[in-house]
Amino acid sequence: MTIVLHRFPLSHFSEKVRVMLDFKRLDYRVVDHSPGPDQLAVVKLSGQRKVPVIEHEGSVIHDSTAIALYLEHTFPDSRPMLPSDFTQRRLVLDLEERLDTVLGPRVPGIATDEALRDSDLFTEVGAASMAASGVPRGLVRAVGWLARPATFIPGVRRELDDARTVVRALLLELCGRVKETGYLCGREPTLADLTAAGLTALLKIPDAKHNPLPGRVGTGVREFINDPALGMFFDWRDRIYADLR
Ligand SMILES: N[C@@H](CCC(=O)N[C@@H](CS)C(=O)NCC(=O)O)C(=O)O
Repeated sequence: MTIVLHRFPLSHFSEKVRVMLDFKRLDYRVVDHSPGPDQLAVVKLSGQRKVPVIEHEGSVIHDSTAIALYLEHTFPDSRPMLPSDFTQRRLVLDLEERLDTVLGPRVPGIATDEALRDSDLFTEVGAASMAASGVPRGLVRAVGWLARPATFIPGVRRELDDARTVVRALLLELCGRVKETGYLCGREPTLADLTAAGLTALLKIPDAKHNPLPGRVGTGVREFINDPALGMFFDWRDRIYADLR
C-alpha cells in the first residue's frame, strides 16, 4: 500500500524522510501542510504537531528517526539503510543523531537569514512554505520586510553567525569522512548519508522529486555554496540525489 508522507514543503526533516523513501524505492505520495493553523490536521492525525508524519496501512508514525526504523523493519527486502552488524549500526545511528542535533535546529535559521537578504527570494520561499494555507504573497513579502531588521540585532546576528560556524565545521568533518571511504560510515550509503543529504537541502536546493522550488535548484546559502572547502560536500550530496532519481 502507498505510503503517505505529510510534510511542510520546506521542512528539512521531511526531506530527510522523503530521501529515505526514494532510497528504499518505496511507493509514496506527499501531502503538504503549512506551519500555523493548518498544523491542526497534523495534530488530529498524529497526536503531535511536527512533521514529518507518515501513514502506512493504518499506522501513523512521526519523527524522522522513528520513521527510519519503521521503514527498515517493515520493508526488510528493500535497500537497507542500517548495517546488520551491531557495532556499525550503532555508529550510523549515533552519527544520524548528531546530524539531527547539529543541523536540525540551525539550518532553517541560516536559510531564512539568507532568504531575508533578497525580498523576491524570501517571498517565493515563504509562499511555497505557506502554499497549503493560501497566505497571500503580499503578506509574505511584508513579513520579510518586517523580519529583515531583526537579523541586525547584535544578539540575533551573533546567534546566526555562530550557527553558520557550527554547521560549516560539521560539513568539513563530513568531507573528511567522504574522502576516506566514499560515504559517511563506510563504503555504502546508510541512514547517516541520507540524513546529511536531506537536512542540507535548504543550504543548496537539490534537483529532487517534489521540490517546491524547482526554479531555484543549485542556489542557496552563498557563503557555503561558494566556499571551495565545502565544494566536495555539495558535489557528494548532489551525487546522492542524482542516484535517487
Ligand atoms: N525530531 C523530529 C523533528 C521534526 C521537526 O522539528 N519538524 C519541524 C519541521 S522541519 C516542525 O514540524 N516544526 C513545527 C513545530 O515545531 O510546530 C524529527 O526528526 O522528525
